[in-house]
Order: sequence, then C-alpha cells, then structure tokens
Amino acid sequence: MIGLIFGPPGSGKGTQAARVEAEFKLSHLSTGDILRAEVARGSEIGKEAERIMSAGDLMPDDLIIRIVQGILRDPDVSSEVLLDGFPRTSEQAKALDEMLAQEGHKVDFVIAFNVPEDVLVERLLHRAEVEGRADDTREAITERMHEYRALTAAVLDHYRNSSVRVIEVDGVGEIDEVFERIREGLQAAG
Ligand code: B4P
Repeated sequence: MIGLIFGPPGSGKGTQAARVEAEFKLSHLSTGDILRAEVARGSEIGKEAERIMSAGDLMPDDLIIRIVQGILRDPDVSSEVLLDGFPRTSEQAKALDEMLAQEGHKVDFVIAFNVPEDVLVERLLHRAEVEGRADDTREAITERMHEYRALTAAVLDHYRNSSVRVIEVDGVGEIDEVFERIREGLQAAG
C-alpha cells in the first residue's frame, strides 16, 4: 500500500502523517524531515538544502528523486509507505510512478488538504515563534506559497486524471477533527 499526503506548506501534512502512520500501520517517509536531518548532520546535501529551504525554494528534482528512490529500493523498508512532501513537482510524480511500476507497485491513494492561504500563513508564523524553523520567515513563506502554486498544485491534477483515489480533506479545524475526516475518507475508500 502506497499513500501520499499532499497539500500546501503548513496544511498539516507532517502533523497528520504521524497519526495516519500509527493508525493505519504505514511507514511515514517525509522528504522535509530527511532534508532537515541532512542539514543537522552538516553533509554536502545538507549545506545545499539549508540554503535552498531557508529561501523557501524547492530542492532540485534529480536530487530528491535519487533520495526517495534509494529509500524505496531498500529491501528493509516496508512496502506499506505514506509519502509526505513527495512528489512536489510533475517531474517527481512521473519519476515516482516509474519507480513504483518497476517494483510492481502504484500509488493507491492521495490524501489532499484544502486550507485557505491566510490560515496557512498564520500557522507557519506561529510555528516560527515556537520552533524557529529557518523556512518559516515571512519572506520564505511567501516564496513557498508561490512555489506551491507554480509547481506543486499540478501534482494533484496528475493523480486526479489517473485512477488513483484522491481523498479531499478540509484541513481547517482542530487536529483531532481533521484526523477524523481522514479516517472516514480512508475507510470509505476501503
Ligand atoms: P516540509 O517539511 O514538507 O514542510 P511543510 O510543507 O511546511 O510542512 P507540513 O504541511 O507538513 O506542515 P505541518 O504539518 O508541519 O518541506 C519543507 C521544505 O523542504 C520545502 O519548502 C522544500 O524546500 C523542501 N522539500 C521537501 N520535500 C521536497 C521535494 N519533494 N522537492 C523539493 N523540495 C522539497 O504543519 C505546519 C504547522 O501547522 C505546525 O506548526 C502544526 O503544528 C500546525 N498545524 C497543523 N495542523 C493544524 C491544525 N489543524 N490547526 C492548527 N494548526 C495546525
């Protein structure tokens, strides 16, 4: 089972993915978390990621695709996976379809959040106060929203136009309430 959790920055992907992982026994794989771990390690990828992420831009497709491919090919990684933050461009979505097809798999469902931009900005500015993430500055948030509209939103059309089940979820409300909507959507989808 391969699921995606999809939405604009701050829509609750990471927050809800942790709950979906626990309840539906899927391994949570977040490209944002992987990149932040590289930054913390001070690796070459981390140095590049630090610069790109703090500007609110997306990392190069080929680099992200290589990272995800390496993880999904690892025989120790479960084939029950919830991808969070990947794919973020049409190029990444095509690469994911190809790498899964090679292993006889496909994307089974997409959880897609709808959250108005003013709510997203408010959440991210609040997180900036609590966690101090380098990409939660007002300038970087504006750029991340721009990147989402310009490059990432089309990924949802890619899946809407295929046979993949897209579960649209209203992402506004209490975290438990949003999770209930996801649970209902996943159960209704079987
Ligand atoms: P991510 O780590 O994916 O960051 P995100 O989009 O901000 O996170 P998310 O939507 O998960 O928000 P969260 O649940 O934390 O990516 C960061 C950066 O990494 C990207 O900008 C890019 O540079 C790079 N990157 C990652 N993947 C890439 C790829 N595939 N290709 C290229 N570059 C890539 O929620 C946000 C806040 O809202 C939290 O503080 C949370 O507590 C709060 N919140 C959540 N749900 C709430 C609710 N219902 N009500 C109130 N607050 C809520």
